Amino acid sequence: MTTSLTKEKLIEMFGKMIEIRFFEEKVFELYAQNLVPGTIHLYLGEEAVAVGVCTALNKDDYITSTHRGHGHCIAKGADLNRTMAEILGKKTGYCKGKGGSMHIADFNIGMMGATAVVGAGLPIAVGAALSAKLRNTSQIVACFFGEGASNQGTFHESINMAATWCLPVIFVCENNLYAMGTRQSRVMAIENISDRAAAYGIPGVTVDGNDVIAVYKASQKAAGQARKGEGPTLIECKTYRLKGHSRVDPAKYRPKQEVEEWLKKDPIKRLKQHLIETKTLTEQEIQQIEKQAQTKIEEAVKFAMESPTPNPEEALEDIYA
Ligand SMILES: Cc1ncc(C[n+]2csc(CCOP(=O)(O)OP(=O)(O)O)c2C)c(N)n1
Repeated sequence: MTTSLTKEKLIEMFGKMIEIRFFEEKVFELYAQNLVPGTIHLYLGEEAVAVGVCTALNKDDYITSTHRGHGHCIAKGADLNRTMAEILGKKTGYCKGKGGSMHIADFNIGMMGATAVVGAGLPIAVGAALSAKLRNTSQIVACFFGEGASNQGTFHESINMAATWCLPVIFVCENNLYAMGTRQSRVMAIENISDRAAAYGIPGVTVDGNDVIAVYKASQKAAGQARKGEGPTLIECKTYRLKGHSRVDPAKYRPKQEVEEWLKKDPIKRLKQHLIETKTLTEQEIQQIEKQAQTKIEEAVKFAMESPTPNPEEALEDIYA
C-alpha cells in the first residue's frame, strides 16, 4: 500500500469534510429551534480527523465513536437522512429515533456505535479487533476518543491488551485541548498523549489534526501495519472544536486569542487553499461541491422533518431484558 494521494481522494475528502461542516451547522440551527431532543456535541472544527482516518479504511473495517460522533458516522459513510432523522428523534432514524445524537450505529458500514460514556468505545474497539483476528479477516478497527478519555482506565487497559495480543486497532486521540471546561494542562503533566504509547510498546505519533493529509498519511501507515498483523498504533490528532463542549456551553473558559489562533487553522479553509494552490480544483468547482453538499443536507432535513416520531408503545421494543 502506498501513501500517495490521488486527486480523486483529495476531492472525496474535501466533499466529506464539507458535508460534516454543513450537517453540524444545520444541527446547531435545528437545536436552537427546539427541534432536537436531548443535547448535542458538535464536531465542527474537527472534520479533518474523522475524514483523514476513515479515508484510510475499507468499507468493512470498523470504527467506534464518542459523544461527539456525527462526524465519525458521516466520514464512515452513514446515510445523512437516517443520521439526521435519529438526531431529531424520528422513526426513520438509525435507532428508530430512540437513541438520538449520542447513540448512532450502523453495522452495515462498520460503525459500531457512538456512546455517551467517555472512554467506553476503547474496549469495544479491542473486542471488534479480536473478533477480526479470530475470524482471520484483514479487517481493522479505528477507535476515536478525546484526550479527556485518555485519563480513563479503559484507555490504558484497552491499549495494553491490544498491544499484548497484537490486535489490529488504530487508537485515534482527538486532542481538542479541553475535556468539557477542563484544559489538558490542569489534569495532565504531559503535552502529547502519544507519549503514552511507549508504556505499552506500540508506536505513538502526534499529527496536526487540522491537516487532513497528515491525518490520512499517519492513518494509512497505521492501517497497513495493523493489517499485516503488526498490532496497534496510537495517533494523536491535535485539533480544536469551533464551539463549546455541548450546545449549551458558550466556552468562556477559552482565551479569545487562543480561539482566534485556531480559527486561522480551520481544516476546511486549509484544504480549500491547498486545492486551489495545487490547481486540483478551481474556485468554481469548489463552489459546486459546496452546493451539492448543501442540497444533500437540505434533503436530509426534509426527510427527517417529514418522518413520524416513534409511538410510545414502541419504547420497550428492541431492548435486551
Ligand atoms: C465516564 C464518564 N465520565 C464523565 C462524563 C461526562 N463527560 C461527558 S463528555 C466529557 C468530556 C470528554 O472529553 P474528551 O474525552 O476530551 O472529549 P471531547 O468532548 O473533548 O471531544 C465528560 C467529562 C461521561 N459522559 N462519562
